[in-house]
Amino acid sequence: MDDTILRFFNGKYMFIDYAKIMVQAGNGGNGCLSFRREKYIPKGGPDGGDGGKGGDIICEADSQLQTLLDFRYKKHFKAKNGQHGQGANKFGKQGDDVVIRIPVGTVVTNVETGEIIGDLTEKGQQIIIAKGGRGGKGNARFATPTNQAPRKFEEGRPGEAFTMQLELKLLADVGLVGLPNAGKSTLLSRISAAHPKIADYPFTTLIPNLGIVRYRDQHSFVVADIPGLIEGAHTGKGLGIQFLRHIERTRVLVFLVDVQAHDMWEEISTLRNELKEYNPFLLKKPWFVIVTKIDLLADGMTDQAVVLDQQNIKWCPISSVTGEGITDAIQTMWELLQTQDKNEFDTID
Ligand SMILES: Nc1nc2c(ncn2[C@@H]2O[C@H](COP(=O)(O)OP(=O)(O)OP(=O)(O)O)[C@@H](O)[C@H]2O)c(=O)[nH]1
Ligand SMILES: [Mg+2]
Repeated sequence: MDDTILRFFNGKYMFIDYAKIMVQAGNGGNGCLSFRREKYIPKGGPDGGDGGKGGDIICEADSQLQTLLDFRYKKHFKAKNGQHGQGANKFGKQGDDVVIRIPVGTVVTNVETGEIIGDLTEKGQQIIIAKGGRGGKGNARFATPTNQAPRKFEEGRPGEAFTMQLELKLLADVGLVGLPNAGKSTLLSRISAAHPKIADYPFTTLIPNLGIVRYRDQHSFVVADIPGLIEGAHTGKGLGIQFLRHIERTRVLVFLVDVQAHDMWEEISTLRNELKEYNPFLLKKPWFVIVTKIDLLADGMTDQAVVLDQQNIKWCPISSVTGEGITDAIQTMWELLQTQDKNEFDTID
């Protein structure tokens, strides 16, 4: 993704999701210049009311959000202005605040000054990032014993306006595991904006790729594509298991097998065995199987699929070329994520 940078953090690749937003708090309403005008009262006193305060821009941490993806589409936020004061001592109405929902763990920085405005670490936490302008005083406020008909009133103050940077450190939610050439990177490129290298030779992927996957408009999660594993990886074969640490903190694992595999079940067993040798805890994560490249199989699924069913394994057939089955695969990822508490595997080691 263009504005997301993969960084080495704490011994792990970590994704940093950035967004820039422009915020404009509401301006204060002007105070009013007015004098009471009533029948039979020749000289009414001042009765200009105060202007209302402009709305604030508030950020709130929402545990339902996992990424800053939404801010690619909406970047401008403006709160309402306060209304002007009116005669008869009527105060202007306050402008409504705007609440921007951001994922828990987002750091908000003022781009112009570099100042960190807030670090939203708890669900429901709120901070005002731009204050609405104060309303101006109406002329009624300026009456004194010596000046009973003041013509003075104040204008409302402008609301604060800034460019803010939102920054969120992401760990992958879902890890893609498979033999070299299984189609992991192709799947990632199909379901996210990531552009990993894809080629028909083994070990094309040398470092993990991460992508943000959108699910049903309002949700998103992060998927990691790691270099292919081969039998004996735990003893250092192939690219070895050095990359498995990147999936240690994911919440869900997906095993990808090519539909043309000689024996899918054996392949899955091999992959799971390599994971177990690295860290048996990895096998405790919820998982399912994606059977890839089904466009290459004219007769549909082979008998091997029956074996997966017999083993009670959840599996989804897909083709990253035709798009078949992709929606179901994303849905299954999302459903398994829902069975997991976000921080269950999120222990810093
Ligand atoms: N026909 C077809 N080809 C696919 C599909 N998915 C991937 N491929 C091809 O399979 C080859 C390997 O794909 P990659 O996505 O690079 O595989 P990988 O699992 O990331 O491989 P490594 O990075 O080496 O572990 C490429 O030539 C892809 O074009 C698919 O759904 N249908
Ligand atoms: Mg790859």
